[in-house]
Amino acid sequence: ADPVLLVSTEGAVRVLTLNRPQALNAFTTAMLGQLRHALEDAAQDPAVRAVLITGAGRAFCAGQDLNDPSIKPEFAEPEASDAAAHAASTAEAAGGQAHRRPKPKDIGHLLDHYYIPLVLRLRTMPVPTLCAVNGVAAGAGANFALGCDLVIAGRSASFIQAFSRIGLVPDCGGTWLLTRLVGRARALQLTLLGEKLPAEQAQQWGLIAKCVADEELASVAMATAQQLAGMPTKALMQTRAALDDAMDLGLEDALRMEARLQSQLGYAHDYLEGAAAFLDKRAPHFKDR
Ligand code: T3D
Repeated sequence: ADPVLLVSTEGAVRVLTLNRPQALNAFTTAMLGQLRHALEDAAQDPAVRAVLITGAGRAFCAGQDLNDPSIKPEFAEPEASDAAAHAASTAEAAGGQAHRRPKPKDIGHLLDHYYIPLVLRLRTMPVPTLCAVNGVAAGAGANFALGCDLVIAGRSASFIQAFSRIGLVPDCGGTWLLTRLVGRARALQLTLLGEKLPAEQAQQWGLIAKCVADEELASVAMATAQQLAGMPTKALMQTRAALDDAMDLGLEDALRMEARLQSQLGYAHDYLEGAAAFLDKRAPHFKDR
């Protein structure tokens, strides 16, 4: 069988490609596990300075694979009394399945065992992450993409908070991310209606960084990832953490946090190198991670 996650490296950029194109790269437990391990591996590898994530085929990711046995709905056979009542019902006449008995399912365990560790790993990566959204990103696929530091989408891509369509709440960090990214009104619009948001509008709303022509997506994403890889990684990652923390701080606390981080970075190689390179009118060579 084809690997469900392709892993490659270009220079200091680790590229992870979701690879189940026949199912629009829907997440299986195998894929979620491999993705987490691949992120862990990139985090541990000092040669990796940026991670680029994309999907194979026409989609980025259709979210949780709804065929996964642990989440796929199952129905008990109707009992005789049910069947008699059912036969007389209009639902039967319409070919309906109104009286099939759903078996209770604990679908939350996938979140505990797969999604939560994955999202936490993504959001605390020691190197910048970039998602190249090459087609539809739905459900957990959308929110995983939006969890990356930068999101660049092809013009034909779209984002769907598909959860409400199947009776679920947004997960994979969606509740936390969407309100922060686009505010409550638009977060509610996206999550309640579950409508498709085209990439161009996502960019106009500030949900993603860039929307580019489909044929340029791969090259723009790789060039941006290489740009990030050449930058002062530690300062970038402190910036991410500071922006996240600042959401919950008052101005004075944010100012003090900035001062604390700046003091620490002032002793680091990359500041000394960056400032010296500027004064010497040469390109800096950053190495802190
Ligand atoms: O706690 C928990 O464990 C729950 C966790 C939940 C996290 C979630 O992500 S919930 C949301 C799950 N995702 C969805 O509900 C989206 C389902 N997919 C769609 O709505 C549509 O496929 C799309 C809008 C994404 C794309 O539509 P379209 O028309 O471009 O493609 P399609 O024809 O619907 O799909 C193509 C194939 O991919 C098709 O298979 P087939 O018929 O060619 O054999 C379709 O069944 C398959 N596919 C698409 N999405 C999924 C999927 N197979 C399994 N799971 C999917 N999520």
